Amino acid sequence: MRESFPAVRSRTAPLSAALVGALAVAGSYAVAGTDPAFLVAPVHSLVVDLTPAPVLAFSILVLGDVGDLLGFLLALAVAVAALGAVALAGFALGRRYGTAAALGTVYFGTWGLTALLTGAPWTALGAAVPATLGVWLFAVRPLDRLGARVGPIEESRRQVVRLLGVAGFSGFAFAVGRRMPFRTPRLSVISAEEQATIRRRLRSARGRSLELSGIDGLVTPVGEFYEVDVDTINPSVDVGDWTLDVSGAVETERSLTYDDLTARSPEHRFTTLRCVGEPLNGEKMDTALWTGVPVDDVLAAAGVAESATHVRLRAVDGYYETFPLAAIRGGLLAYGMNGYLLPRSHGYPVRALVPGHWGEVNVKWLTGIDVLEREAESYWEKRGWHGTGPVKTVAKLHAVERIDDGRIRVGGHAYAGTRGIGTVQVSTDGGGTWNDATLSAPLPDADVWRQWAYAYRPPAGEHEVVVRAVDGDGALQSRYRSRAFPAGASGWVSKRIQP
Ligand SMILES: Nc1nc2c(c(=O)[nH]1)N[C@H]1C(S)=C(S)[C@@H](COP(=O)(O)O)O[C@H]1N2
Ligand SMILES: [Mo]
Repeated sequence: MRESFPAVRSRTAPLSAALVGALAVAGSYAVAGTDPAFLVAPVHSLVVDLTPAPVLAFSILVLGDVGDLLGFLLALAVAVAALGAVALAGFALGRRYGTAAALGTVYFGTWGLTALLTGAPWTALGAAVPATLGVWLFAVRPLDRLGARVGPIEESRRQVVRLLGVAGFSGFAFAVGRRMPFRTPRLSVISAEEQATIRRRLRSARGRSLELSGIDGLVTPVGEFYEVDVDTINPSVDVGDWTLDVSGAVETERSLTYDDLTARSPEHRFTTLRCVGEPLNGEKMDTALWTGVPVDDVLAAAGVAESATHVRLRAVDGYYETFPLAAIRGGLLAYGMNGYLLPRSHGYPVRALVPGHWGEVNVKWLTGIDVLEREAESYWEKRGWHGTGPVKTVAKLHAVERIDDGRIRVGGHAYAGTRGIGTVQVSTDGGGTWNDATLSAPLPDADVWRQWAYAYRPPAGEHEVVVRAVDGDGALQSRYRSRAFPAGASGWVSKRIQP
């Protein structure tokens, strides 16, 4: 046994430690994929919790996907640094007490920290084993055994080899981790007849969809449905432990199990969701056929007090939203989506659907309905948003296609919550004159979008197409331009088009 741990000079120790941290994080991903047992998941939650509210709101809803990515990269860096610190401690002990001390420190330190943060001791081995192997390789210096001479230059060359090794392992880990299959199970908790009803309704929706190139029909496939979460990695809930608690201003507090809910006769509803944070012509608006139990039944069973005015929905991820009790009437506690079990990304096992309201109150991973006698805070409202109310009317313009006869056809989706869409009007001269667009046949439910399309012979030069919707009550979509923060984007979508 050598008197000192020779592998790492103090000058290069931080870089070596970061490499070991990277090995551990990559290993964690290889065994966990995007599961919450992936070390970066809890680290990301911590980062989100420690981020000042305005920065968080800006990041999630203004930077959108870019902000999401930045937050994730930050969490990744923090995780690498944390496990790198464990490796540094290992190197220091190694220099004093030898290689075994370095290996032991890195193995138990990495395993312990990862298990502590993820609560998943077995998958934490996925981080500990590669980190320990990495340190062992540092210690035995296979390059030296191949005959390379030790010297200051050699050390830097060795670092390059280590860097390549870590990059290679990370690539391998990424390939393995991402293979965690997206296999959303069919909604087999309901009867075969109910499943047939779903198929029939989806088929009829397909029949009513307008064929517009590059955009969804009337129903968004599960894997393409937009997603907005306050955490990057979704909670994974064990239905055996899950309950939905109805409490507060009720006659009898109730606690429903998953079986209680799914044993009731289900309802299937087409419902559109739209995020208050999306840009005017953004793509965070989608529709699914949801299966679930009416909220009213569950509330009636608990007996809502006369004095009740508001309701607060609570979730596994610490998310919560409060809004008037009247708004949730007619809502659905959904556990199915397009004939599949509600996917984890959309709130498995149960989410709320609140008719005609902005996406944010449609709480996923729902665990509690608190009936309140006064208004209370909401997650996003605490951060400056005003998104607990009904959606604004919007007509989007996402499809522009040239048809054979030289005409141009434009189209998209229009949505006005429970008011419904009356007409969609299109101007091809920047708002001077207006014509009615063709609308898709309406879907049977109240809170759902429609598609519109309009074909025209283009003028000679560049021209501006503008689109606006009139809701089912006859109200014209607001022309006043506002950005998404704080109460949802408004204005009319327009696009410059070259013939
Ligand atoms: N528990 C929980 N519920 C949530 C959120 C969340 O982050 N956590 N995001 C909300 C927001 S802002 C929107 S727009 C919708 C999006 O639902 P989706 O991800 O299924 O499209 O869920 C809402 N429900
Ligand atoms: Mo949202």
